[in-house]
Amino acid sequence: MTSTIEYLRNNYLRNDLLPSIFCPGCGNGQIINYVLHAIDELKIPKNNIVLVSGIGCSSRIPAYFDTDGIHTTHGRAIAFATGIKTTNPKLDVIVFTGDGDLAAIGLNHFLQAIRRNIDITVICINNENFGMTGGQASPTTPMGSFTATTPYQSIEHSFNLAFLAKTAGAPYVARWTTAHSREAINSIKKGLKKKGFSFIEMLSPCPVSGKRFKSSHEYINYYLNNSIKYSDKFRDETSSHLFSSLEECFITDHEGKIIIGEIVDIDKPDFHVLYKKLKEAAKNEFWKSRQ
Ligand SMILES: Cc1ncc(C[n+]2csc(CCOP(=O)(O)OP(=O)(O)O)c2C)c(N)n1
Ligand code: SF4
Ligand SMILES: [Mg+2]
Repeated sequence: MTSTIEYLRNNYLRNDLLPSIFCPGCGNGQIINYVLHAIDELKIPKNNIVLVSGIGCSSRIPAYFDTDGIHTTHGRAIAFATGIKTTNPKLDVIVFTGDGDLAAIGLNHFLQAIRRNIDITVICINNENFGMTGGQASPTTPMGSFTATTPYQSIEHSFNLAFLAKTAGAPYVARWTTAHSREAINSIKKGLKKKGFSFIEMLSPCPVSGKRFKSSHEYINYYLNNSIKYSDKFRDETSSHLFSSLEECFITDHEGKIIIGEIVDIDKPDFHVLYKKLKEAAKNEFWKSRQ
């Protein structure tokens, strides 16, 4: 009998490219696993899916899928995805991006796509560093970290990506870790079904370039034992305390626990819906007379 993982691998992955280039213990394999479950459970036809990525270890993920995909330039995945989705709105477009790719060189594209409410699903693999290039500090590296570019500790405040997406107006935002499998799969499914920009931040181990831990099981224990579900308790207090402490990693609450869960789930018209309405309106006499 074929196991679930064999079934998913045979149906959705390019077996000739396996094993992947990822280091042992890297979280990228788990992210692939969760996306496979999500697209299989939603029964999305393979030929309707386009996977888009920038540059980085996490941006290698689309290469392993037997779907259409495009490995673009550093930080530009969301710009390419915007072009693909607006040209053919019927496609299911998923962006895989790292914390460096999304929040450093690519930050503006992230915010503008949220502002426009482009109907794409962005999965950010946040391993808190530039993994591919050897562990330099990224915009999500916690303050106080020793990295290749901060040998005397980082003195920079870090971005809290899920809350940045919330503040910019994304209609679906969730944060999970690779230790939260079913929750992550469900959020990817919700993100894919959401009409509008969905953002799923996945905290993910990088035991090779990352500085937090040197083994994946330490990461998993940390994720399981140091996370707390987002709830109403946080809704008002999060943004104020997140930007107030030098010692805290900004994705955590005041006790140092990582805030995980669904952070936003609202409905608002996406770019394509408004564009269609505008096209219709442009046909009527009132608009013609104003040209
Ligand atoms: C324009 C440009 N600048 C810099 C680089 C070098 N570079 C390659 S990957 C990377 C960072 C990737 O970090 P992240 O997006 O967090 O991915 P990870 O490797 O951690 O998954 C950088 C700076 C590049 N390829 N192109
Ligand atoms: S360097 Fe880090 S992110 Fe890159 S493959 Fe290795 S463990 Fe994964
Ligand atoms: Mg990274």
